[in-house]
Order: sequence, then structure tokens, then C-alpha cells
Amino acid sequence: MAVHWFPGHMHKALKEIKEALSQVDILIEVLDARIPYSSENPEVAKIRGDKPVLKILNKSDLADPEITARWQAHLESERGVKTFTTSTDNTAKTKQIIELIRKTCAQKDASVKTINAMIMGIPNVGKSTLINILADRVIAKTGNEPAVTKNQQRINLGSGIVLYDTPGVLWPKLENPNTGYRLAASGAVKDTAMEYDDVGFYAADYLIKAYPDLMQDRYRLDFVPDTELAFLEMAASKRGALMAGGRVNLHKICEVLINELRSGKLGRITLETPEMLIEEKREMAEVAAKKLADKEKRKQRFKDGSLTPDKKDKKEKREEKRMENRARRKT
Ligand SMILES: Nc1nc2c(ncn2[C@@H]2O[C@H](COP(=O)(O)OP(=O)(O)OP(=O)(O)O)[C@@H](O)[C@H]2O)c(=O)[nH]1
Ligand SMILES: [Mg+2]
Repeated sequence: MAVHWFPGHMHKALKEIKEALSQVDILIEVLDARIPYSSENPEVAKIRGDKPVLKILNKSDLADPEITARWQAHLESERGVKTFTTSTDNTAKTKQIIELIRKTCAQKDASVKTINAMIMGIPNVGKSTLINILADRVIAKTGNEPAVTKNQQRINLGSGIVLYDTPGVLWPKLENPNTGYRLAASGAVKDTAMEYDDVGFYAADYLIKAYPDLMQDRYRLDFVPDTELAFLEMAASKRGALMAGGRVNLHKICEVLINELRSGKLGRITLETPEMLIEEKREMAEVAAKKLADKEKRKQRFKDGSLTPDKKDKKEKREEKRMENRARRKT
């Protein structure tokens, strides 16, 4: 799913993050434990240089614990990366981040008194909540919707550590098509920039395969059907999500499913595993290689004179660009 949501403040935020980076000793990237890959900003890998990165898998209370452990091992295979799980139901553990920051920056020039730590992450992942826990007071505004924090804010923890809270950023190009769905399903995309039906069908397809027992329990089904449509229809009947005339209201049940997934009512669920990502990356590489080969073939046909420029192609591309710009302006 294409996410056309990269509002102006995110552009500005990313620019400011890059500008402030030279003063930062450690990057703290807050990931959503339910989607550690999809919530990882590819920009971080590009801009971090050799700064240490602490990847916090937040909202771990909502994620499948066994898969979270696998993700930690996977992420830590990258150079200079440490991971740590947090959730709002264990604030004492969250506070250990302060020690982790100190330890990670211990090798730093001893004359440097203050450690500057920058908190980054996708919208709604819990950055400001984390800062409030670390600061032991409500200092950053939080809210259960994306794009609450609009400006960078420096918070002095008073123990030689300064934290930078930054607005949640997404990135303009999501290369893996699954990423858009997973971000939307987890609550990182503004409601007005996503289609509940699309995301609901995507989630249903995954959930009936990965967590059939949880689905059967939650929607009190006699059995879990093979297709997402049949599952949504059954769940809609059970929940009374019906339209006039008794037909099932698929839009309504998609909304219910997404909201229950986001709030943890379905159980502890993770939407992607390291193995799935390895496979998806392989598929993406195949698609990219095919695209390149097709382009080369077309070039050759131009040279041979057997193909003239396809005007319709160009017109469609222009129209697509226009739609994208319009969607961006709307937000
Ligand atoms: N279940 C659960 N909810 C959490 C956790 N951490 C944060 N939340 C909730 O997630 C929502 C978003 O939290 P924020 O701290 O505002 O998120 P943010 O990353 O600062 O969001 P933006 O400023 O919009 O980028 C709030 O409703 C929090 O209560 C967690 O560990 N578990
Ligand atoms: Mg915030």
C-alpha cells in the first residue's frame, strides 16, 4: 500500500534531525516491537555515520514475545547496534535506558560532561511517553494518534544526559509494499491517509494464518476459514456488523479488527518476522532485477526502431505524480 503521508512538518523534522546530529553522541531509535523492520527508518542507517545506535523495541506488551526475541538477535547482528525492549507496563525497566546510554557512551572523551541522546522513530511509536518515563515527569506531550510532537525539544534529565525528542517521521518512499500496510495497521499513519478496508483485508489475511487460535477465540468462531473475506464475513456476523437488509458491513468489521489489533485486544501479535523479511527482500530484488531487464529490452527496441515513445505511459506517470503531490498537500 502506498502511504501518501509525508506532511511538511516531517520534512522539516528530518532536516532538523540531520542538522542536530553533529552534537549527538548516541541515537535512540524507537521501533514498534510489532513491526521492527517496517518501523525502522532507512534514513537512520544512512545518517548515523559511526554513532552508536540503541534500538528500543517499544510497545513490547502488545508484541509476540517469542518473535521479539528473534528480532533482537537479528537487529544486533548489525555493527554498533544494541536493542532493548520496553513497554509502559514496566517503567522500571524503561529507566534502565539511562544506564545503557551511559555504558554505551563510556568510551567517549572523558572531558565531555554531557551526553546528548537523540530519540527518533515513526509517528505514534511512544517516543514522548518514553521521555516522560525517563524524565520522571510529564514534559513531552503524548497522544494516541500520529504526529502529536511537531517540533524538536531538548530535555535535560539532570544527570548528565540531554534527550532530544523529535517528531515522528515516515519516509517518502516505502520500497517494500507490505511496510505501508503494517505501519497503517499498527497506528503510525493518520486515519485520513489510509483506507481501513484495505488495511483490514491485509491484516485479516495475515492474522488467520499466523494467529488462527487468537482469531477463533476473539470472534467466537466455530472454525477459522481459509480466506480473509470469509473470515471477515463470519466475524461481522458474530459482532452484528450488519447493514440494512442483513448484509455484512465489511467496512465496519475492518475498523473493528484494526482497532482491536492496535489496542492489543486480539492478543500479543507481531506483524512480521525476520524470516518473512528475508523472503520479501529476496522477492523485491527479483522484481527490481526484472524491471531493469525490461528497461534494457525497451532501450534496445528503441535503438532497433521497433518501439516509439509511449505517450500514454508518460501521461499516466504525470497523472500519478500529480495525485501524489495533491495527497501530500492535503495533509
Ligand atoms: N500499549 C502500549 N502503548 C504505548 C506504549 N508506549 C506508548 N504507548 C501509547 O502510544 C501512544 C503514542 O505515544 P506518544 O508517546 O505520543 O508517541 P510519539 O512517538 O511521541 O508520537 P508522535 O509525537 O506523534 O510522533 C500513546 O497513546 C501512548 O500511551 C507501550 O509501551 N505500550
Ligand atoms: Mg511525540
